[in-house]
Amino acid sequence: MQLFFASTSPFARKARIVAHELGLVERIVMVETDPWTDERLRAMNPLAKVPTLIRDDGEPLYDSAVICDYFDACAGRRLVPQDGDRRWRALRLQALAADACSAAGRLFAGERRGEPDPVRGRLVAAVEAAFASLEGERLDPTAPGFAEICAALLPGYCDFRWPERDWRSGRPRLAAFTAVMERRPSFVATRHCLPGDS
Ligand SMILES: N[C@@H](CCC(=O)N[C@@H](CS)C(=O)NCC(=O)O)C(=O)O
Repeated sequence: MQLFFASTSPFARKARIVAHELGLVERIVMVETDPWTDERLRAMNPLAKVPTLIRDDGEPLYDSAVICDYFDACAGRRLVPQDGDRRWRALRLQALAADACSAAGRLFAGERRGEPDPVRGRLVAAVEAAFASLEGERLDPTAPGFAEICAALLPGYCDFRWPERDWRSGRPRLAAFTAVMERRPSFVATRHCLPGDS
């Protein structure tokens, strides 16, 4: 399998972390790319986004949640609970983290361009409320599954994009949880960095 990723992407990081946690890394060729300039991506994924997976039979897969589900099926050991409330909670936290990271990414892109985003207030509100919601979740970092991996993505992405901003203030539970998660080998191996800085 080939996984096209960018080291700045929280969506790609999710897929890479899951691959590490499931012991699949040896079976995957990791291809670092820039989705904004790599025209090969569009032929595999019409959206030209990372992550994009090319399976061993040549079939492409996207997006990150689908790739994680595929990795789960390949490994035969499920990080995503298959039934009960734990499943719906994991899928909800996946959705929360994905859209909050998307809002954070759009905010960062607007700041970098120096152009105020017309919906900036709404994006900030979404990120802030996502942090508040994660602080209220019962998150156990000792035996993490898909829910915990997803919950740790937004804090990790904000630390990368805005290292000077203190999201930890007033969020002691999420701060403690994130500190433990970021020490896991899968998180260390996939830490965000700028292209070429790894
Ligand atoms: N829903 C997608 C989102 C992926 C995504 O937005 N990736 C960004 C990088 S963080 C990307 O490739 N952007 C390039 C573009 O939008 O053209 C997923 O979960 O995989």
